[in-house]
Amino acid sequence: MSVNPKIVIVGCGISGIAAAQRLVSSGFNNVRIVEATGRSGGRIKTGRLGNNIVEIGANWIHGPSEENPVFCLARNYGLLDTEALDPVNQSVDIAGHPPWVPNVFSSSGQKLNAEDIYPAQDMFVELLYESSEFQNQGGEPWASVGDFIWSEVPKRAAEKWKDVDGATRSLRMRVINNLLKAECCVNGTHSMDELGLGAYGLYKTLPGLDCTFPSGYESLIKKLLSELPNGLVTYNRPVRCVCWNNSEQKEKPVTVECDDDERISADHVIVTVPLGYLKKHYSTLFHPPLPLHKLHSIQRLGFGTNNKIFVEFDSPWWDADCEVIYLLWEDEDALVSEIQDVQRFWIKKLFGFTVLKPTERYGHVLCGWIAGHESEYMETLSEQEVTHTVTQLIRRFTGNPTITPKRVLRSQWFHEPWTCGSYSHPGKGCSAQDLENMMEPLPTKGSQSQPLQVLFAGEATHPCYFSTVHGALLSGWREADRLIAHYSKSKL
Ligand SMILES: Cc1cc2nc3c(=O)[nH]c(=O)nc-3n(C[C@H](O)[C@H](O)[C@H](O)COP(=O)(O)OP(=O)(O)OC[C@H]3O[C@@H](n4cnc5c(N)ncnc54)[C@H](O)[C@@H]3O)c2cc1C
Ligand SMILES: *[C@@H]1O[C@H](CO)[C@@H](O)[C@H](O)[C@H]1NC(C)=O
Ligand SMILES: *[C@@H]1O[C@H](CO)[C@@H](O)[C@H](O)[C@H]1NC(C)=O
Ligand SMILES: CC(=O)N[C@H]1CO[C@H](CO)[C@@H](O)[C@@H]1O
Repeated sequence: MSVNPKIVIVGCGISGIAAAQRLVSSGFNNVRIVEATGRSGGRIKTGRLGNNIVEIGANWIHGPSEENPVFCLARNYGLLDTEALDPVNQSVDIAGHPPWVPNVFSSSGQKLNAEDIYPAQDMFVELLYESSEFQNQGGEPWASVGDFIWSEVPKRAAEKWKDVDGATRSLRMRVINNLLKAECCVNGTHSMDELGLGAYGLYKTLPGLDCTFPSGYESLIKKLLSELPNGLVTYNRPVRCVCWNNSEQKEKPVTVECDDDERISADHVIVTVPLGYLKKHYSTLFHPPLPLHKLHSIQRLGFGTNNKIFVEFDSPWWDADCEVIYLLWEDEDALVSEIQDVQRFWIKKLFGFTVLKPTERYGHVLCGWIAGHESEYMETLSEQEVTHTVTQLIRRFTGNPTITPKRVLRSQWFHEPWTCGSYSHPGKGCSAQDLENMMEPLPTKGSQSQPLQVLFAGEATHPCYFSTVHGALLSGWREADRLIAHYSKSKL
């Protein structure tokens, strides 16, 4: 390479690592990653609960099949088990809805028949599917996915379930309320009312039965990092400001200012900080400020909280084949829009638990899921308080006052200062243009200044795989490719 531009990558999550890896393997050797924390991986974070590994952040490869680059990397590094490598499993198209075997409990302490939830589940899946169709219909008859569901459920229930008795109908409404809570976790949002209806169909699923990393998601990060030159990553170095559009002739176009006052001059900076961090710090992170259209997209896109509460037991209180446990509150037999008195009743937002499988690997560990403001409040409580509340919850729903968890561990993504939440979703009024704006480099087209000074990668910049690891990875490669293409053109 005749020129050797200096490229600084802000953030050492999967998108930053992916960008570095592609640049380095294309011959760029003046590349550096600057990371705020003392670790790499960002929202890929493998922790421990006793002897078990647990995923504090990302857990699954969503849609593990040939088109999924995370799957292909993991397979090539030998990180997956035989079940994930089974081509039949890779061709199963679940369209985002894993076919989990449920156990269902109610707040009166009864275990319900799993078949009893299917009619409500079918209606819910149908409504979600219809929500994703509005994108191509050029109109949004309701402002949000929640509004659409709220207006349709009573109508369809009156029509389809007109012959069922009141008790059964109440049960089905409890199931819908529960599935709404679960969907908030999937989408990383406080409420389905915050999801734009017109943008709901932007997210694309890939075929394949979601799989996990037997030795932890961080094993992928370790493999990728091992291919980068030593010392490429600087840890514990938060970036305070990306000062771009420098005018002095001799200076490089961008200066990256760090919290310890280090100033790094660069030709290009790839910013991969989470959308939650951007929303909070955009005004100080860029100088000159971001153009308005970019800022508006940062504001319109949503970034919500989804947390996990891992609970370990000496022995299971669920069926051997059970994969998910749903908790139905007796008093939620009409549509619940908002949990009243979050401080007392935050636990009602927890839709239930998934069972960590296989049991031989994990023992008897459940993962509870809770999204939104209730989840953010949970983060402020002590581990003992969370343990107490979860224990009471399980005793109540099982009707068994002796069940006692062995260990509890929860995530706290909202209060993680360099993340400020879990992942992104298209908010009300969002369109594909907002994701285009997110990934648009600075300066914007038509400027006379040095091109490609600041580039943007990360989960929230992928047009259809936002909120995922594969979306983040692809966005890092995309921005590396943008620079590679720029230099191969300018050489001609
Ligand atoms: C609870 C949870 C569960 C999830 N489950 C899944 C799943 O099952 N499957 C899936 O595909 N995805 C899942 N995700 C999403 C997935 O983890 C993310 O989409 C992906 O890891 C994001 O990668 P990234 O590189 O865009 O961002 P990050 O991993 O967040 O990396 C950004 C990095 O920037 C650093 N940073 C921030 N500010 C600064 C600064 N000022 N200076 C320097 N560095 C800074 C941060 O410390 C961080 O290391 C989950 C996420 C969460 C939170
Ligand atoms: C960047 O610098 C150029 C030339 O100095 C100037 O014309 C332009 O307005 C600047 N752009 C911004 C966003 O400050
Ligand atoms: C929410 O998640 C579902 C996958 O279950 C997806 O189809 C949908 O597009 C997502 N919506 C948003 C707004 O992220
Ligand atoms: C749903 C499905 O097809 N699952 C299969 C995944 O692969 C394993 C074998 O490796 C099968 O046992 C499962 O039935």
